[in-house]
Formats: sequence, structure tokens, C-alpha cells
Amino acid sequence: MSGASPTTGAVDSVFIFIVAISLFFLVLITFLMIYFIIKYNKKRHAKAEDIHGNTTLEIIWTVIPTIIVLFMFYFGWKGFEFIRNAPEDSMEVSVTARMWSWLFEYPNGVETDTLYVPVNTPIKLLLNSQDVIHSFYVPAFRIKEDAVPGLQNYLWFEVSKIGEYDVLCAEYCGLQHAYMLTKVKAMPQEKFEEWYEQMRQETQSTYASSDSTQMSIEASPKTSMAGSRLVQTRGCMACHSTDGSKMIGPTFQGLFGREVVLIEDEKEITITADESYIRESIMQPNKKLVKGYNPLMPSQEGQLSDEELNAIVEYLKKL
Ligand SMILES: [Cu+2]
Repeated sequence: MSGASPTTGAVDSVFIFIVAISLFFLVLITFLMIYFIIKYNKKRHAKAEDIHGNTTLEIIWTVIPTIIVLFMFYFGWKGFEFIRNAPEDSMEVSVTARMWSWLFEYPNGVETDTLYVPVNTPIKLLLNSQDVIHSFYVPAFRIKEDAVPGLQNYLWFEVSKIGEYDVLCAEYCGLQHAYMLTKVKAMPQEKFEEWYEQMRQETQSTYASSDSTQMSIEASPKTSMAGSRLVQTRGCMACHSTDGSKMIGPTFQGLFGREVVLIEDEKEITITADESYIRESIMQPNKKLVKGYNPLMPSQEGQLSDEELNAIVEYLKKL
């Protein structure tokens, strides 16, 4: 069967097989019920009769359904086996789920918030979660697997048609669960290679430049660009806006130098947002809470390198 991915066909063929058998029996049983109601109506059969055993019939209605369910099991098992065994030559992409966005990391170090893949190439996803249980779900490929903190799950697919496919989170994971959406974007092989190489160079040059400039020197436009990309890929934008609108978390707009009212150890304090406050809010977000917001942000400790943290701080200072 053709579909967006071979996994689509593997699931659909079993599904259609089971539905077809169920439909056949639905029609057969309904028809027989109506037929018997008419045939054995009290007017025609005033006196009820007992039937005592019919070995042939009993064998038939035991053996046939057994064979049918064994076939269902066999095809189901074959499909399951197919979906659970990623081809050896798969390209591996690691996926990190967190409230409420996805992070994709490629073998060459590139990070994105959308899953870009070449067509006709098997892709193996290594799933993990940073906070609670999420579930990576691509309806078009008929694949779904939980992303569990501390456990690595996997999935595979191979897109056969260029296009965009929806990705959803299929495990209720809190307030913004329904908005934990992204896409699989399948591109032609050559176009993907080009994109992949370009992204790698961008990633490398950014970190090379921030290595040489170090923290004390004013950040370059490149670092700020890297910061803007990082807040996207690292999922900050799932809860913070840059245009002043109130979301799950406070807006980034005009944050640097602003007076903020915080709650620390149940006491209210007012501070001016400086660089060290911004750093602390990223690494220990729940130590001082902006008044009126809930302690929902996961700590980014161990998730960001020094260069990445610097890039984000530099970017936030400019908003
Ligand atoms: Cu989720």
C-alpha cells in the first residue's frame, strides 16, 4: 500500500483487514438476526423447540473464528515488527520533548524546532523528555511513541512524498499541551543536503565567533542572531512572547532594565532586571518568580552551554 511513509501502509493494511472482517460479520449477523425474527415468529412457530448439540456446527464456529483472529494477530504482529525495526542505514535524529515544544538535534550538531528530512531516507528518532511524559505523534505516518524523562524510546519513518506533515503531542502534558505542535518538512535529497550543510556552517561559525570574543566583549550581531534562533529551538517561545503579549510566562519585550516585582521565599521584592537576573531566571527559574505567574518553567541547567546562555542573554537584552 502506498502512503506518506512505509509505516503508514504497515498500519493501514492491518487496519483495513480487521475493519473488513468486522464489517462482513456485522452484515452477516444483522441479516441473520432479522431473518430469524421473521422465520421463527410466534405466528409461524407457536411452540418453541429445544436444540440439543450439533458437533459439526460447534466445530465450525470455533475453528473459523480462531483462524480469523490468528490471521489478525499475524498481520498485526508483522506490522508491529516492521514499525519497531528501523532500517540499519537510518539517519538518526534525537528529539527532546519539553513543555511545550520539540527540539530536534542532527548528527552534525544542528538544532531545529521543526523536523527537516530528506525524502526516501529512513529516519530514526531517538525520543527523550526534559520534564514530563509527552508523546511524539505523526498521524500521516501512523507513528506515535511516548517521550519519557530518563528513558530513550525510538521511532522510524521514511517520507515518500515531498511535503509538510503535522506533529502533535499525544500525551496530556499541561496547560499548553494542545499547542505543542510542529511539522515534519520533507525535502528533495539535494535540497536537504544543501540546507544541512548551510545550517552546520551557521552553527559552527556562531560558536567559533563567541569563543573568540568571550563574555566580556560586546556581543556581535552573530551572537544575537544565534540567541534569537536559540529561544526558538529551545522552546522559550512556547511560553514567552517578544511583542508584549502575556502568555504562560512574562513577555521578553523590554525586559532588560525593567522594574520587576518578584516573589522570593513568599516575600515580595522589586528589582531592576539586569544581566545576572536574566541568567538566574534561565538557570533557576523558580527561585524568584515574577508576581502573578506560576512556577512552571523547567531549569535549563545542563541544557545550555556557556556560549548558548551568553547568546540568549545578549539577545534578550536587545528586545
Ligand atoms: Cu506534550
